[in-house]
Amino acid sequence: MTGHRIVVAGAVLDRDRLLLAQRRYPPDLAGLWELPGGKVEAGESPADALRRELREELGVTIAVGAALRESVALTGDLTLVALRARIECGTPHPAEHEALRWVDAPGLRLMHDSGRLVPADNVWVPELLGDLGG
Ligand code: DCP
Repeated sequence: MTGHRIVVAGAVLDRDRLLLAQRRYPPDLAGLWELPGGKVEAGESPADALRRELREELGVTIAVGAALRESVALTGDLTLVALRARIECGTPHPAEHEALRWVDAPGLRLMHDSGRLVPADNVWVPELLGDLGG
């Protein structure tokens, strides 16, 4: 398993809304929207990593909840997982993303159907629509 890394993404939920973040890089993902997150570092749990990444990328403190069911095998020995999260402190601002957007169920469906999500994140849409009451 040498070289195998976990990437953790946050499904940040606030009542009937989900936070999406627009990527700046790499070129094939730039402009597309994702659940924000990043790579788990040595010695971190996925929840630790998500707390660190969302503090760095969005400036918020989060409480981490249950994982989404699906994980995704990315290229380059990366496995992508998602954890639900709620903001405990702060208002999210995009330190590293192009923009942030809160979407409700119809908004998420539209982002999915129009191909504006990063490819890997599409797998979570049905479960997230359930969370959003859609
Ligand atoms: N990724 C994804 N969907 C997400 C989050 C990430 O498909 N919701 C993918 C995009 C990248 C990989 O996971 O291929 C790593 O994500 P990041 O670039 O966001 O992670 P880091 O910022 O930790 O990586 P680095 O510092 O190496 O850029």
